[in-house]
Amino acid sequence: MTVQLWTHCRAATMQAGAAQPYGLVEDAAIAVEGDRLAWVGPMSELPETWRDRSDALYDCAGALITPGLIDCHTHLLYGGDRANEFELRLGGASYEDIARAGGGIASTVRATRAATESELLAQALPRLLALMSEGVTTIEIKSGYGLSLEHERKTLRAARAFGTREPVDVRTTFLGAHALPPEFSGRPDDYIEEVLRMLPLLHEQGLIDAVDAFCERIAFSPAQTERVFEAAHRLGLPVKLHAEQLSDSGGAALAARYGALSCDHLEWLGEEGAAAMGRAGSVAVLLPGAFYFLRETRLPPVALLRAHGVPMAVSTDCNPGSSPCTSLLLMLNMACTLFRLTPEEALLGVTRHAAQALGLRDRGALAAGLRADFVVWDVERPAQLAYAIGFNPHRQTVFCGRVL
Ligand code: DI6
Ligand code: FE
Repeated sequence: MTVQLWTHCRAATMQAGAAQPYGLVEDAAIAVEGDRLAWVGPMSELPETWRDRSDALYDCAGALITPGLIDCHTHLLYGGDRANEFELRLGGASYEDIARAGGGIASTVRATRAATESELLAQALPRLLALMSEGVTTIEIKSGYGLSLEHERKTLRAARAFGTREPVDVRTTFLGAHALPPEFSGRPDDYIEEVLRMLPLLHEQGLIDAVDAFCERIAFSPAQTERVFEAAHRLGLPVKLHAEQLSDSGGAALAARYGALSCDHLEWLGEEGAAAMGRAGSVAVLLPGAFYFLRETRLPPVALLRAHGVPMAVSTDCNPGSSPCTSLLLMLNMACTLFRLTPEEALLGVTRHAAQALGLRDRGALAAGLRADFVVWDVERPAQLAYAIGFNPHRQTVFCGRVL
């Protein structure tokens, strides 16, 4: 197997229990063997064997290395855009007004259904490349704009296709319970039946890594959400939830009862929900792009999450309606400026905790044995990644041991 060596870097290892903030190792070396990290530590302790065996050597001259970034909550694949609704909202309409009037998610469903799989891929590719240009090496992509077997399958297949065509690992989430499709208007329970019919069929085809739902007064009730969770459980699929984004409906506590990998949004989360998440080990995925774009004023209860030991992740929520965002670095900044996370919490949120939100144990930190997914940045200090607004100091991405 090939051995590659990165020397004289500052390694933000993000390891749990590290003595230094960010698990930072000054003047570090990283050895990669094949697609795995083989050794990470101070230059002074680098074993001779790695130096002798290395086929390629990259002297980083003090540059920072972090784990590959993980965007753990996106709706990347959709047809069209909603710039018109942006204008309507600037004219005074609210996100919920637009949704109730048949716009919002429903308009993206129309455009997504009208697109072929290759058209969907062509429309989403620039968004994916934008995320990857900032060092994203793992991305979660949800369905949820198809809302029928045919179109949910098309979306999930397209997501999987990205994972084989581009140097990025794609995790797919089935979000059939995202909105009510027009043909089920007024019959949400019947549509949930339809979701329960789609789920095992899509799972059989290997298209689903996790199951999500939108539990909200403009979407599905806790009882309807629970039916989807029960079905996921029967299939052995992990669940996650869009919870407490616009109101407190108790979704987080419900998700925690099903051992959810994550509960996402959470602006309206209360103490009970936070405590339940802490006990269940569910990650809180914070989405500052949606908070910003919808001009929300209610902040997610970060102090409560800290108090209950809930790990926090940060993600773009890339979607056409509430967060048309393709910059995870910008989300680092917004998580700090808007939600008051520390830069270390924000960076954990796009590395180790984002991996946890996807149930992945083989990435999210720099340590021997993990996947060799990492990024070399033209900065010296990790906080610089969260500090800059709209600036990309990316130098090099290594994906599965491959220099891109
Ligand atoms: N919450 C969100 O923020 C996105 N979906 C969801 O359940 C928004 C989706 C959209 O407006 O298109
Ligand atoms: Fe979302």
